[in-house]
Amino acid sequence: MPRQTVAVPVKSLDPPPDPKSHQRYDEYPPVDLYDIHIIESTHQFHPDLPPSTVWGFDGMPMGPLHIARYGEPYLVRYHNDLPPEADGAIQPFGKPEVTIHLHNAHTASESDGNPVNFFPVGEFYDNHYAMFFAGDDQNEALGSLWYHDHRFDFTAQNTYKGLTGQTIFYDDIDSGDENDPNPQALRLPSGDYDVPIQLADKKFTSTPDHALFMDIFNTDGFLGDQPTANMVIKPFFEVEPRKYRFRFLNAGPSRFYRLALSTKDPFWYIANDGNLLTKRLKLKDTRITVAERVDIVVDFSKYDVGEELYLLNLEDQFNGKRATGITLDHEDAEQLIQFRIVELTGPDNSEVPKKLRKMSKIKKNEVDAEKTFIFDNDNGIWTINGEPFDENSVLHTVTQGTTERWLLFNTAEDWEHPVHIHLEEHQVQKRNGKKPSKDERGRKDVTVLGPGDSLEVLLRFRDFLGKYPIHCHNTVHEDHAMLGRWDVLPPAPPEGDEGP
Ligand SMILES: [Cu+2]
Repeated sequence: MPRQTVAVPVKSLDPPPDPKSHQRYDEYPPVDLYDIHIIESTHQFHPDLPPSTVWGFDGMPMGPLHIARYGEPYLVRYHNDLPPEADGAIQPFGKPEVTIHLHNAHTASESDGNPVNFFPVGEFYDNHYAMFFAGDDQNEALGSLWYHDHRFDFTAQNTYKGLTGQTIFYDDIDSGDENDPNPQALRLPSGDYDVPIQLADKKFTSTPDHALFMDIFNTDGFLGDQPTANMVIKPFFEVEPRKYRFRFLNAGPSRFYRLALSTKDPFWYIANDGNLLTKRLKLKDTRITVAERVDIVVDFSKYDVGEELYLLNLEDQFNGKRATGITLDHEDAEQLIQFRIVELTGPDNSEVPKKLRKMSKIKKNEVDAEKTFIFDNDNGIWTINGEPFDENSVLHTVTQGTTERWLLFNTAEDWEHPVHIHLEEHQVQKRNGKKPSKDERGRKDVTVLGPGDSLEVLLRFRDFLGKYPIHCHNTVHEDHAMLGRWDVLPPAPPEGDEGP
């Protein structure tokens, strides 16, 4: 299994970024600049397959890994250097217009990769990441994020073709150093033992070129028949008998996973959607729907050198609408990654503390307003509150500085929707009227709505203004057009402050 290349900043950008086009740029001027070219390249998903045409950030189909620290703002310039669409030619899939969203980041609207802010071949666009804690609260730190194209109507195709990548944010507590002498530091497995893994299922044509294939006419949701981890079909990964932190990302387009070890051994579950939980959980399996992230720590020290074990997918799913709800036996489950135990190369000083990160819980009496969002399918069209996406239709406006309760309903019986809310994370209060499970009680940015489900979530709106989406992250549903716009407006000026 390949590891990501770490993105390297550049000294300057030409032309320099325009401070006026970003909120709060002067407060948080970027200390690191990145110059990323989105290009077409080829990639071999398996040694037995010929190379497929893919799109990638700097040509890499799983993108370079961005590593950022709180207090160190950065800016990424994305150049759209994809081949233009030839007149009259039919491209199998993918649209060479892009808008790049850093999923889970608390980002100004203009840098958030809004679905309609896409830019054409030959142009570039700057995204500014201010790298302060949301609400200036370190309990709100984020950890495992990902970035991807969000072009409306074509997100599924463009991400499937390779426009995805992972990002890590560190701070003093989750510092990325298992030997950190700072008593605050958690000392989770770091460096070679902190491993981002993108899960994505792919399909290939039966023609001699075995090209990467996507059925763009299937609007139920698209499933591949070849699981990949870091863009390789069923890879092996050599691990030492020690602790590893795995940052799993479900990069879609439509498959859900339930991850487990073939040994049935438990692991430590430490973060959901990149947000460290207040306390570690010991689990034997964990579900990850599209766009969710789970961070787990696996301790391989109990296995012998030469031993092999597998990461399995216990989720039963046969179409893109939803999973069946059945958890497969380990014997019937698909093997995603083979772990091969090799010699230990040094001491394992890493820890998995019982307590991880404190949570600033939103209290019920803070709530200023309530809003309902209904996810449905009307005659084959995906809707939120009865409407397919319209960029000029604002489903809801919120006032900066307020807190709201959002009620999310899935009225469609045969569908599951992993709902993603941009800008601010939400805290799940109730699922179907009951307290959510322990792994769902932290801060979330994607929460799945099963058939007929209702969710009650709380959110605060703090740091930025502008338009943001709420959408299903089954990217095929999102494109057709289960996506809605909501806006953050500034608070009204106090009375008598309106000038002459
Ligand atoms: Cu959906």
